[in-house]
Amino acid sequence: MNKLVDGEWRTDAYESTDDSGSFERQQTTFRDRVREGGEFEPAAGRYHLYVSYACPWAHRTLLARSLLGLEEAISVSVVDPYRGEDGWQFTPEKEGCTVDHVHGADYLRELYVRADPEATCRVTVPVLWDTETDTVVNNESREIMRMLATEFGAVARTEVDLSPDDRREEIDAVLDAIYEPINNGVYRAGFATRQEPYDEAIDDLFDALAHWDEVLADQRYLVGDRLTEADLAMFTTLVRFDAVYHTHFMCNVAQIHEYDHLWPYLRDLYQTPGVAETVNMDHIREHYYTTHPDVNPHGIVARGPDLAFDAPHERDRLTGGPPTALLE
Ligand SMILES: N[C@@H](CCC(=O)N[C@@H](CS)C(=O)NCC(=O)O)C(=O)O
Repeated sequence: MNKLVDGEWRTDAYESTDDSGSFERQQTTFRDRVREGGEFEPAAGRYHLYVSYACPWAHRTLLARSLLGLEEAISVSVVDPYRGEDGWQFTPEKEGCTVDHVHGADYLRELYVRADPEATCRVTVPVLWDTETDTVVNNESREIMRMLATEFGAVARTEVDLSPDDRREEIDAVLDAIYEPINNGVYRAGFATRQEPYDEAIDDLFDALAHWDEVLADQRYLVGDRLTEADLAMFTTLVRFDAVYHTHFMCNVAQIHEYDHLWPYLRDLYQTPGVAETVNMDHIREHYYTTHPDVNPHGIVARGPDLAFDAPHERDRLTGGPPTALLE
């Protein structure tokens, strides 16, 4: 695995799987915050997001930006879905990818070094970049999603509130509850190098999916009748599941389209205005199947299944509805 060590790109720097064969996610390092009265004040045109359409963590921030109507306020650069020896790369000639709109860099790692010439960390997406002080504000998706949801109200073009004050505690509890077994669980299963941690990850994952399937029998969204950050975090794992995690990460006990409630819930979210345009299944498939040679040495991209995300979901019968009234 590759990372920066004292600002130098190293291709032999660390193992993401520890001696026990369990996958361990490394800590991120840029944890500043956009907030009124702070060093990073909310403003239109000041911040930039670096994302990959393939990445479920980056996808959270793209979803928040889209649902909140922040497309004009916060610009975006999209990296190549294939991540090779040199890490995330800008390849504008490729469908769906862009240049680095801020600095014209070739690789995302150049921006990490620009922000911290001595950086020792993985080079990950998403990144929230401040064009005024020319640095990384934050590269932790949950925190970026929260900042977009709570600090950019003045420049948002919709009335959507993904993080209402009176639901915040519940949202955080659900985000915590789904992280380890579901969001990270698919990676724990896919990157395990021994049977036991794989089995543990699979048990946790499918127990959690069964639990939330039941919860969603009676309520439209994860915290009740409102679409919140928690749904964005769930969505980005579910939408990749049948095409990628089921096969590539061996999460093959069941597929999402076999669940009575998770599957209509996934379609409901997909059909919420602002969501479908953030989903790029070609980038998702290409990234996973070609980027992890340990898991899939020949890089063959598995083809199926072709999922009907647009099929009717009939979840309107439950209370609550999509909150996306555009402010014209
Ligand atoms: N905790 C981070 C994780 C981000 C992350 O792991 N992103 C992956 C892509 S899915 C990445 O950029 N990996 C590059 C690497 O590990 O070298 C977040 O939620 O933002």
